[in-house]
Amino acid sequence: MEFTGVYHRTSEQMSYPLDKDRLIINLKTGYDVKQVFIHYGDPFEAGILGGSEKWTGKREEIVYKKRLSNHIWWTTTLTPIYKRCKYFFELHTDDSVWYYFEDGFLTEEQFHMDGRMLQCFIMPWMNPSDINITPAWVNDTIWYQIFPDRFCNGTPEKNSEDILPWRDHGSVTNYEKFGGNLEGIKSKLDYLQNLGITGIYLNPIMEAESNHKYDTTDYTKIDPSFGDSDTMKALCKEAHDKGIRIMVDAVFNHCGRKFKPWLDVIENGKSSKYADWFMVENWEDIAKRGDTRDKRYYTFAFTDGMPKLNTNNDEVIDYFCKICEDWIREFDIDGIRFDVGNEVSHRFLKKIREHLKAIKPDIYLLGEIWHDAIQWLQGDEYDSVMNYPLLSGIHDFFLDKTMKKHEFEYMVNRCYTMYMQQSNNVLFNLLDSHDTERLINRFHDLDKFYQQLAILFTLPGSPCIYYGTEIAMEGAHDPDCRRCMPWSEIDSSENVEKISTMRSLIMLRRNEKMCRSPYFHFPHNYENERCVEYIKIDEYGNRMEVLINASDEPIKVTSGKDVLFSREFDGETLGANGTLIRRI
Ligand code: ARE
Repeated sequence: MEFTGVYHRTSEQMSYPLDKDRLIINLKTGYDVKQVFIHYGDPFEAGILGGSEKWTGKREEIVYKKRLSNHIWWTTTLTPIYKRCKYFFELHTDDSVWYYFEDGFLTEEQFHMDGRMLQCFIMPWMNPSDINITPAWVNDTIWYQIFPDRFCNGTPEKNSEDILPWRDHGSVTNYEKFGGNLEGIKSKLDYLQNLGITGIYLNPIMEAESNHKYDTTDYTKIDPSFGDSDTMKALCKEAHDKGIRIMVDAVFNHCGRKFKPWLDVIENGKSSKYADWFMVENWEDIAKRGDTRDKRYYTFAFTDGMPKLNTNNDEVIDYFCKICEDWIREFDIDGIRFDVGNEVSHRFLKKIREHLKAIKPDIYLLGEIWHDAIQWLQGDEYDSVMNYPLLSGIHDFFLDKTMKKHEFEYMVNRCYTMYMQQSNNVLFNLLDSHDTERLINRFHDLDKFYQQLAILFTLPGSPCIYYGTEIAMEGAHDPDCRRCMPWSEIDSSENVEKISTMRSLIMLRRNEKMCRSPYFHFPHNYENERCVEYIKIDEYGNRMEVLINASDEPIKVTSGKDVLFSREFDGETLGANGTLIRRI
């Protein structure tokens, strides 16, 4: 056996309570391990190490496994009778059996003949307050991301002079303002409801200088070009009445250069009472403008207009706890997305979570993290993160035709073995955003566009579409991905058809529990190396097959009904770039 491939620790996402009764245990092995059993029992019953009692625990095969590029991830769910569990593993390769304990391995002979045991792995007690609980509603939610300046202008009669005429076509820059606002979003709630949307993620709306508003001037005030607190209250209220939740963007890693405490620091230097609210290295040059590579103070990237806040300082922590509390109390928001979510301190996040969950227990706390985020997903900071690894994995597979379906499988499995199931259930899945090029821009091919969306809508987590994706809106990288929504053309026959397809996808997700379920596997029934196939299973055992033909060849499929487009497949072929989703 390849010993270095075998890994288990009673930490992180390898051994944790799913809820007050169930314990999830994961084990990593190399591909030479063909079969795994877990032996488990109560620590005070199944045989106490060093004592004279015999091991009386149960032995169960672990059948659920996920293949990754260099290892297999075995998963089982146990229900320990007394909330405690002691366990070890039995590993079978083609020609050997090994027993795997916390402090080493035993051969079959040592284990059976000598009756030897080593130290077992242990879950001492499943304390309820340590269980990672994420908001259940998120898994049922279909998000729609809105970049406020570009979605809809609800009050064109009030346009100030700096507002440009709405641009239905063509590129935009970061220096243009088009007058999109909260009133405009409110006026489109019926449209969103008809589309099937149940959650809106709003890019920043608090007062800021830029059009993207990531350089906050005042965290207590809605940006006047978007509306005021009454408009925001009305938007949240009406959205809630239509079954739509609201998540706002929280920019707490840095502020804008007109944020009052920063202005005070510029004016009073070291003696400002806010001196420790920021991360200043050189007080002499603090007022100097331009790139911050000289380290006079730290910022977001090297953007001088975005001074980094010191989220290690308790005053700063308390200040932002209060800001979020007010947003909840005043607007009744349902979620908060933390911008640059991996640069703020863990201490800050732990405190803010405790503070906010006490006020609104099912508030969704989402971190903007593009990499492995396990550090932040232990249950005491974020509920989940933006699933950029899935976005880039899907993108790479479609882009690189030499990639085979098993590589797609490894990628998806990696995304869903990084965190606890509770976080996976509420992963924020997306194919594009205000920070990436738009989905249609990657391939300029509608079939591939829908294939990727079909994947997004059938994987665990919570899917989000970026405004305009329902009409395959174009846009290159930031800032071009933030174009104006062309409302004057929304009823064109082309758009009506696209919106109807998006609606079918959304309704499929909403109506079929299998789409939302965390359980799936890759069966490998089809020979074609670029035909992605996976089976989704709900908790009652209902099964749904997802077939994505990413090859240039048609594939013969057995008869059945495609539930997405309601087509009959009667021993037909699934064409190149075709999608087929059906109950089996
Ligand atoms: C502006 C221009 C850009 C230009 C940039 C250069 O628009 O074209 O490249 O300036 O300085 C906001 C605005 C942006 C603006 C930026 C700076 O929306 O338009 O850019 O402010 O003024 C990393 C971070 C991640 C961050 C991305 C952008 O980890 O947190 O970079 N995303 C958030 C928001 C942004 C926002 C900010 C942060 C700042 O979502 O919209 O920008 O508040 C890899 C890395 C990631 C990296 C990612 C993207 O995967 O691993 O860490 O994310 O690439 O670059």
